Amino acid sequence: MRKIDSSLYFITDSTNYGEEEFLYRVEQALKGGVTLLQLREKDKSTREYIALAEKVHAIAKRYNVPLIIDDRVDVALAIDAEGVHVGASDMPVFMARKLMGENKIVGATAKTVPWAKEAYEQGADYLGVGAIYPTTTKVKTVQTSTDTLRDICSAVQIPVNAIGGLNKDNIDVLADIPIAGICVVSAIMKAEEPKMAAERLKARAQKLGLF
Ligand code: TZP
Ligand code: MG
Repeated sequence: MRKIDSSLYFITDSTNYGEEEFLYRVEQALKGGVTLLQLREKDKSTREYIALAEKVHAIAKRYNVPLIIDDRVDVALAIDAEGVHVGASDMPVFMARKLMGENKIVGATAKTVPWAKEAYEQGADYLGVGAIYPTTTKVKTVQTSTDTLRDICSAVQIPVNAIGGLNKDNIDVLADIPIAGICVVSAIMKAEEPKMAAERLKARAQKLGLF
């Protein structure tokens, strides 16, 4: 079993940042206590995705934080990342699992209970469920209610993370749902000080007894 700590799962977005600033922000977030990191790039060529992934991976390793690559099994394998995350329009979970092998992390998106069960049965290690709130991050998504989130937590025996528009001031709604963690993009990526943002989010989540 691949053990993961997804309590503070930071998903990156390099849009609007030069590479130096982007890498600095990622490192600051790691310093602030991020436990799982995802590189999420939608507009890069394969060559660019790999080059950036290698740099991010080198940083993440220094903090002992696993790196998950969004969408691209080939990029994840090429740089020997710790895992991949697949959504509805990506490779099916069972195929990603077959290619990644048993020792890598395969995460999946789920917005309904049947979809969550399917991903679980196909070998996903964790699920990202949302969007809980509207999001300003570029993504094709619909909102998922906290009731569905709760139902998904009961339906599968893998960690479930909430995602979508989450920040330190609105995660109270998750308080009595047995999630393993939260996934955030903007709350850390766009923060004035990503390290402090990560620290505050973590403190708030712990105070609420989220995980
Ligand atoms: N999937 C559902 S919502 C979302 C993804 C990738 C984006 C979350 O970004 P933010 O900025 O934390 O709302
Ligand atoms: Mg995807």
